[in-house]
Amino acid sequence: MSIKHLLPTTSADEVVAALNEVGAVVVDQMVSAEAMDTIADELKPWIDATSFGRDRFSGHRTKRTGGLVARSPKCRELVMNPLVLGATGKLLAHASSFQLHLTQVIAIGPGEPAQAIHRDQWAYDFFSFPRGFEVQCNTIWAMSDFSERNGATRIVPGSHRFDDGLQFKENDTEPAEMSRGSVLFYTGSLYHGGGANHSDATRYGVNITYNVSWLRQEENQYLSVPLEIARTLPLDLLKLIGYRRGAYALGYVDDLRDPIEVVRPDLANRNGLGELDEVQKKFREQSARLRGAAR
Ligand SMILES: O=C(O)CCC(=O)C(=O)O
Ligand SMILES: [Fe+2]
Repeated sequence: MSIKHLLPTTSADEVVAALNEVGAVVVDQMVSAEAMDTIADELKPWIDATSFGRDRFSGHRTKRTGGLVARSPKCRELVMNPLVLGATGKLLAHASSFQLHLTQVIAIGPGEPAQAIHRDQWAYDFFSFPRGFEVQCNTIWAMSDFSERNGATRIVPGSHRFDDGLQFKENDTEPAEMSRGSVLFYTGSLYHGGGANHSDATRYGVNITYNVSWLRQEENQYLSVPLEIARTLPLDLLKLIGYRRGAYALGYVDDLRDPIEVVRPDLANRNGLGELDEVQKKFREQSARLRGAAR
């Protein structure tokens, strides 16, 4: 088993089928090199100002620059990419909704050794989710070409079905090589890690991850996206970054108000906002199913 490559005309179903089989998949050339140029330009001052990691896992020669929704308008298009949202919605369809978990440029500098192989879902305090129960969907967009030599992400194909807490050697892994503008998808349960950078140039990836809305977000979007910027964002993106109740009541404000009413008071009295949105509807369906089963 090894990493599959799909065309940018692929469907969310094909992406999810590959994720179910291998745990990871690359969609080649999803966005143009120019789109990546724009993102690189918008983020350069922020990346320049970012310090290297302070431990081995984050990488002493690696920079991690976040807050991408606030800092890069072009990155918002990656966050909202229809194929990514479609595939994530299908992968996490058991939850009433999903949300943006984190946004981060990962810039692996020359001489950085390989990162320890891990599951991203260990971020949830190492809770051992049941096999096959996915709680997050990850993407890494290639902002530079990803090669084995410059630190392409290394994955263990099929390991999303393995036991928890395993350790791997480099031999067990395969590099997710891809060209600039391509995107690697992988599940929260897939064993993987950043590769060693043996080249003399930095490898840039844009890591954008989504998780089920009943888990905490890794990057605090409410503080990473200042309110004055949040107020300028489209409603769909605002909901995705977390200004929406997860399931029935998670994240409500004071008198059971929907958080969107606080960010956009102009919408508060608009007809329809108080009605059930699709998350609330899905939650109620699940609740009815559960009660039906208990009868
Ligand atoms: O940068 C990469 O290729 C992967 C990094 C990674 O897996 C992580 O930091 O969790
Ligand atoms: Fe990771």
